[in-house]
Amino acid sequence: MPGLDPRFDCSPERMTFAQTCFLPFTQFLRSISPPMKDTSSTPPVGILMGSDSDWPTMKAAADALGEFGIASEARVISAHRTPKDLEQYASSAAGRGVRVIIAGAGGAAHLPGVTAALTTLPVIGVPIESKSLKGLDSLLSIVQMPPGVPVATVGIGAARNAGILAAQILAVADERLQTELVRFKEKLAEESRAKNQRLAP
Ligand code: RP5
Repeated sequence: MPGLDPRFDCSPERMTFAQTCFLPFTQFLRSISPPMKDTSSTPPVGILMGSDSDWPTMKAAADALGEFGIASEARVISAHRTPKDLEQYASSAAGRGVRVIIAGAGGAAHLPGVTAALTTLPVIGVPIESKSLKGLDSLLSIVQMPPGVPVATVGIGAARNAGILAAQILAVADERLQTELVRFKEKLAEESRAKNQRLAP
């Protein structure tokens, strides 16, 4: 074909030289494509909290994930004190390879909801037990989201459940995790049955 770069000439006469035809073509495609971002090193779960005072509660989420061999990254980011940092984190999380976000906050707890507004990733909210209202304020702030912007809310202080729920979300596309979760539930059942033995006659 006249005028065609001979490196990309896939005409029938040249098809017997498929390797010499396609290899330069794929190299050419690679040279014009933007470099693929390596997301393999990004932990699949982001754990956000409004303050470092939330960490003693939120650590249970990281610990639960660790039990299933799931890495996480923890950040103090506040919807009220550092809203721009929250926008940056939430809007870039999916692109970096984060798959689930757990967000814990106390009082007027807007962190999980605003995070959910800024990403299509599933967001799990953890109401932190507050001093004045024992976490009821946190729970209602997190759970009463408007239609279209859900936050999967766990119980007050129930960060361990948030970690387990994140593992279950990731397990949908991960057979190893599914097997681990089945074992986990069997162990829970065994522990529950064993409680019968400890009852007073
Ligand atoms: C919230 O205010 C935080 O999530 C935390 O639970 C609460 C108190 O924050 P600190 O005064 O301890 O920083 O935003």
